[in-house]
Amino acid sequence: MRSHPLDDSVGALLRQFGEGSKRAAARLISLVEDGVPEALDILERLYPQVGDAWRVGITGPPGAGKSTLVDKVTEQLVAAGERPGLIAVDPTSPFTGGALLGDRVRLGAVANDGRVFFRSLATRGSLGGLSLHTAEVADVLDAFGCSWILFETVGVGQSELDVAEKAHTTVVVLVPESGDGIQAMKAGLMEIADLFVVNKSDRNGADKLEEEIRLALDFKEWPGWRPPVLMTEARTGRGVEEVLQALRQHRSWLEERDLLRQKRRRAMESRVRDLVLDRLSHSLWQDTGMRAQLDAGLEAIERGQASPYGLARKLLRHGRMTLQRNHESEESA
Ligand SMILES: Nc1nc2c(ncn2[C@@H]2O[C@H](COP(=O)(O)OP(=O)(O)OP(=O)(O)O)[C@@H](O)[C@H]2O)c(=O)[nH]1
Ligand SMILES: [Mg+2]
Repeated sequence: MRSHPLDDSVGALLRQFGEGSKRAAARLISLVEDGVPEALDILERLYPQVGDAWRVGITGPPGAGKSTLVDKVTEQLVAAGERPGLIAVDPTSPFTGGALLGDRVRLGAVANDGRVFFRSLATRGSLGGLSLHTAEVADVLDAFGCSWILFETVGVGQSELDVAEKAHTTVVVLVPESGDGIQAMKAGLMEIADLFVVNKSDRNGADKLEEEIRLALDFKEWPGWRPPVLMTEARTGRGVEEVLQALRQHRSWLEERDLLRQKRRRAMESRVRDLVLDRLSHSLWQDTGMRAQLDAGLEAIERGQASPYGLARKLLRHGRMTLQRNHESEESA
């Protein structure tokens, strides 16, 4: 895609952003999130300032206390002079500055702290699209000067794997009720967790869950980083200091080795692949010829005169020509 000069209003936003305006940052995030045509240009402009934020993904079942934990970790980060940025990836779990909503905790004191930036992302389209925007929004926050970025995402499958791929440290939060220990192993959380947190340690069964996780960890060889298992009571803040300590330890551990570079490289690869795929499929399905061929092909399949494989092949052929044509018309523009 060709880069276009940004229009005046976006230019002004970028200037205000550079001067530290939170409002401008919020507007830019919305543009990125909406995937407006200028989004890539905006992100490219900001990219030189991106780089230093430590990105932490926090995942776990609904109601495990993720937001409460994020709130408390954020308080400690602010006290340590950091500038945290918070992103709630799942729409059921928005970060708002408001009071309690139902049973769910919203951000407490940190919501009013000028040094904290929080943002909830709506789910749109595919999970892949969701995580793509998550990483982009994190870039905006990073460029804005956030030193830590915490993403909260409900652990329900692919979404947390996607987010883990884009985080430096992944925290899996589990709770005594609902036999999470066993589920965690099934869902492959073992593979993505850098740190396990057993929250609601005031509840019965917390010790048992902690033990279960430790036992499961014992089954694996850990030549490198072995995920610690920490107990917290996020509501009162008990154990939260240790969580932050473990996050810092994991960070130093990665930084002291070549692993961070490798991790960054993998994350970058997955992002660039996502971007290309996103743009490609967008421009392909914009093409009326593609859609017409798809419709005609589907009808032929219904009549028993074609197969999905043949149709896919035909569309790929047509798609290649479409891309070639688009490319040529861009070149001559
Ligand atoms: N007993 C107990 N309750 C807690 C603790 N931490 C959080 N809670 C409560 O658990 C409920 C859910 O907390 P949240 O922080 O919203 O949990 P969440 O994982 O962000 O929830 P979703 O985003 O909706 O998936 C709230 O009522 C909290 O007050 C804890 O350590 N002990
Ligand atoms: Mg939440």
